[in-house]
Amino acid sequence: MNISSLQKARYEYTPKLPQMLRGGIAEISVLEGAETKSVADCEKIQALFPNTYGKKEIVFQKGQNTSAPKKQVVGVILSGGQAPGGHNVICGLYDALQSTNPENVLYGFKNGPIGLIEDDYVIFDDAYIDQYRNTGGFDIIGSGRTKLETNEQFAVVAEVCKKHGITAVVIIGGDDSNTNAAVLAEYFAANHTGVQVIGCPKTIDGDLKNEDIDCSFGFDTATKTYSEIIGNIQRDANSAKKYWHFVKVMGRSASHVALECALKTQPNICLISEEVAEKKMSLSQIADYIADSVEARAARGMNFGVAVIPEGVVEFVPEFAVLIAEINELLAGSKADEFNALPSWDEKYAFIKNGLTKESMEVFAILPQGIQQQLFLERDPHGNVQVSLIESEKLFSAMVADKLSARKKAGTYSGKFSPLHHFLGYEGRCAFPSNFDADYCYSLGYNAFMLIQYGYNGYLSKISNLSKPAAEWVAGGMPITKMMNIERRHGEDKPVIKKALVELDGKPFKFFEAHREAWAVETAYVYPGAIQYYGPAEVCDLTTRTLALEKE
Ligand code: FBP
Repeated sequence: MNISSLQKARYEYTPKLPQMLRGGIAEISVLEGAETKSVADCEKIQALFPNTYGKKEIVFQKGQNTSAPKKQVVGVILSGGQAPGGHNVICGLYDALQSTNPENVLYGFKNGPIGLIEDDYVIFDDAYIDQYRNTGGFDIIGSGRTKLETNEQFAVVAEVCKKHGITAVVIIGGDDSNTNAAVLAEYFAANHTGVQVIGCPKTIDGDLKNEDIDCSFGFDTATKTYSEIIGNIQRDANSAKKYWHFVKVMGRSASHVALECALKTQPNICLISEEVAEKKMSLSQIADYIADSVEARAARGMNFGVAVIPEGVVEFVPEFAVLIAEINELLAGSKADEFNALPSWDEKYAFIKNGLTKESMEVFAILPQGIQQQLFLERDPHGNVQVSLIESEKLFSAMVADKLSARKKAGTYSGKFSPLHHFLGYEGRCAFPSNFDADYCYSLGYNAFMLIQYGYNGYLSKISNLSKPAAEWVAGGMPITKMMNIERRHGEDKPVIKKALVELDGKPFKFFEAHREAWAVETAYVYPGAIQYYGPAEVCDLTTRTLALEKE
């Protein structure tokens, strides 16, 4: 294999464990805390998880290991979108297994949950694992988005586990995958399989967090990567002084990624979807808000700027959400074929005009034609518009251009507006993990093994106190059912882990809110530069501004 010099150097990096996990497995004992209850809907969750509900929170500490000696055969899967550090979760798990008993075995099931169903796996050994230490990506075994959620699937997984003598399954995934981990754990317990399930919190989106999860892994590296690029774009903008850059960043519905990038780089504009929803902002109001910054900067001779747009923002604009719902309805069933058979855009436009309410047609009419057509092109398997594929960075720049030409006519604006567009997402999901993510992920994997060894089932591998240096991190476990509530999904009540959106009364948003007016007009850019892997801890080991502000 051809490898870069950084990759070679990263193979040698020793991830930092929390103090309580250092010194070998023989010295790790467990301290059980209070019994837990779910964050909401306790009775319903308890009824759905009679075997795994209410278990105790646990913390590891230095002391005599009292777990029963037992050969462990563990299966691991990576689930969902890539996030930097996933390889290290597996490396930490592998090292803990091997250092406890060289007879222990780690199976890696391929391409996500489907690997467990299709019994498609690799068995890890030192040579295999060593190629992936401290590297980005999920290519060690691949990932996938198949969901493990039905009893039929669970029965197949139980068979696969039985066939290989698997004692525990580790699921590395986001909120849905960890919810499903809890359901699988309950199934295993109810059916007396003896197989344990442990979850690990993954996603670059940062929306899997709560009082037990300081942050999901991958968020740190991905936002550092995007912030490096945004910083570079800002420096280019400030050098050339002729472009407005509209940068959309991934993150699904939540704006954690956009907010963290804004805290790091101080762009002129950063939209926060949760605020757009709270203030019930219209597309036109958002465009005016951005145009105000363009105009104010132009008045100071600065016809350039940077606006950060969170991926999910249009879903949060109430009038747009209504428009999408109407379009979904308009094209339901065979009506989609009727629409698609129309030969010209003019005829399609007439069909749309005929089918939408007056209010939604007004919203539709102000969209640039490219976006209008996108709404009718990209459908998901259920026939719904895929909102995340809408090029909102182009939508807003076009709307801002319209606002500015109106202002020009009115004589209030005389600047130049040349927009450029970027979408940052895939660029950051497989970056070499930052030291923080490399350490955090290795600890999550190592800790997952400790939970297995001590016999816990349906627990999330919990590493907390993450705003402090790794030595001060706290390792333990939390029953996943503690993080659950009941939500309506696809017309049914489902037990799920609550998705964390940006809290508008939280410290990260408050800090941003207190500074954004100045950033909108001034050039207050910060250039974070590339992730540093070697050098002083205050440069290399620092995690996110979000976490620092939340925990200050
Ligand atoms: P997860 O929720 O699975 O961690 O995915 C994160 C993410 O990168 C989102 O930010 C983005 O919307 C989505 O995945 C893109 O999905 P895909 O990789 O299927 O294109």
